[in-house]
Amino acid sequence: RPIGVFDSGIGGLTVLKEIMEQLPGEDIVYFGDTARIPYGSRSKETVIKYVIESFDFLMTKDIKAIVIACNTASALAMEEAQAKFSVPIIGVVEPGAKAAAGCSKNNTIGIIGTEGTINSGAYQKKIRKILPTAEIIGVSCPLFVPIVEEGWENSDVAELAARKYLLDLKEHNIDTLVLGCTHYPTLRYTIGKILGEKVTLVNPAYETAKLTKNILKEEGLLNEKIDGGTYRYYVSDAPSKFQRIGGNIIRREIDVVE
Ligand code: DGN
Repeated sequence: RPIGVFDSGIGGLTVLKEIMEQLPGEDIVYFGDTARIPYGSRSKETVIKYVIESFDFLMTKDIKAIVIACNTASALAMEEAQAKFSVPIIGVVEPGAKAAAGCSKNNTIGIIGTEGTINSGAYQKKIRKILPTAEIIGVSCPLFVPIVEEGWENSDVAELAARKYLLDLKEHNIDTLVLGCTHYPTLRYTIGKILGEKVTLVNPAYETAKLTKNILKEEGLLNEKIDGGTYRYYVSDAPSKFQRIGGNIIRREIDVVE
């Protein structure tokens, strides 16, 4: 049976890419809710409703587990989703927060994400559970999403936006930064250039794929094949845009099931 990977749109493909690399034998059904993106500026109630409707769809594909690739959805709807569905549900916030807490030496951690993710305090709460005295600085960076979707992640536009958004984090002397939005791992070179190599960038997409593997193993659901996984993509709107931009993110061809 396949794993379901859910995102508000195309950004979750950064998580899918990590799953492809770390779990190459798994079949995947990806659903991107492109009709209702962005989730980042919506209320908790609305995000919960969208997540549950999206999972109802994924459940019709006989999936064995769901990965919530979207940081906003993981931050706002994780508990409700886990209470309603019986398959294992893995979000990006917990593994990202754990990795950040394990990384920081000076107890000063930055988080960047959508407004919804930052204002929910989900990352902050999970990090504080492990490091109760940590200084945590959250900054929402809404312009990063359209910059990545234009394919401008390594441009002067990206650099200028990053300089402005990251200024506060630089002044706080963070030593660890969580890339708390699906699109941001694509910007890591630009972000790294501005923050310098002393700041460790935590990629929740990578950590989530690792956790997914562990959970599937524990549950006896892991497909141990070393390759041959198949990928099916569904979206709620604009499949050709998903194919074009998504293909850039994942660096392989995408065929949306209509
Ligand atoms: N996938 C969203 C996230 O990781 O928070 C970003 C896109 C959005 O819905 N704004």
